[in-house]
Amino acid sequence: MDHSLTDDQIAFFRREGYLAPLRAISAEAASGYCRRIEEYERQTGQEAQKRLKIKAHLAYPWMVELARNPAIVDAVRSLIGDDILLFGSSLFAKNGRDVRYVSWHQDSAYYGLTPHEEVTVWVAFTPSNRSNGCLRVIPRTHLGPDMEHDETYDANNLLARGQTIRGIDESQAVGLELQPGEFSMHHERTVHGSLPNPSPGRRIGLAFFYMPAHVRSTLGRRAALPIAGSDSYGHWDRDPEPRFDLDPESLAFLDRVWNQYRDESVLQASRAAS
Ligand SMILES: O=C(O)CCC(=O)C(=O)O
Repeated sequence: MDHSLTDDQIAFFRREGYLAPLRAISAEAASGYCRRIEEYERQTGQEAQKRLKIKAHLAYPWMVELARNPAIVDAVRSLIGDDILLFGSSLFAKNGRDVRYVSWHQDSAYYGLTPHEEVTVWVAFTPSNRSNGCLRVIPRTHLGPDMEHDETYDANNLLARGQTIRGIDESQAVGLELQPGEFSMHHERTVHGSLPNPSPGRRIGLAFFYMPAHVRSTLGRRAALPIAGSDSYGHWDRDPEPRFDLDPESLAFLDRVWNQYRDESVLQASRAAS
């Protein structure tokens, strides 16, 4: 079955900088993924998102399979073309009655990619709505410039540096409400964030960061996961795919990339080059 976006959906994304909701997997499959995340937390005794960041897909073959889910890939292909790489992925989980939030930010300020054609797909493993702190976007901000981010390092901010764009007009915000198994899409420059979760239940989603193969890294040679089509450009090395759950080799790679991502000098290089 072809899951390509319609012309209207493509036009909406190009104009507004986001699109939602679309369905990737059944609600049952999403609950199954949720249980796997909780199983990881039981096994390791720590919140999954503490480690499953920036290249979360290197932890589990099922995450790689989800990144290659045909409904998601067809939608992404409609926006960025046939030759698709996965730059990264991050788990975003808020507990019930969780004060943590994600401040307004643009992914383009930190990813070190050029041109800015990355598209983020956020897949809901639980309901994600206005009452539990769903993803919110500011429409049409992808058409504007890269904005200044203050690094607040607020402990309640789920972003590594608490990176925050000041002065956003919150009245413009649109909440991307999703049922389990649905996904939203937003452009790399679209300003987005999310509020705390005052509800009793958890809100969990996995974000995948897709780019066309012609996109380059402004931070030197890095790796990505081939998703669809071919890569005749050769700008990216290949991520080591996990051979089994929690494969120590691919996890060690994930940890290295995460440490690099947090490195201040790397961040400054990304800014200077973008
Ligand atoms: O899940 C959230 O609350 C924020 C997600 C986010 O910032 C992203 O997917 O880029």
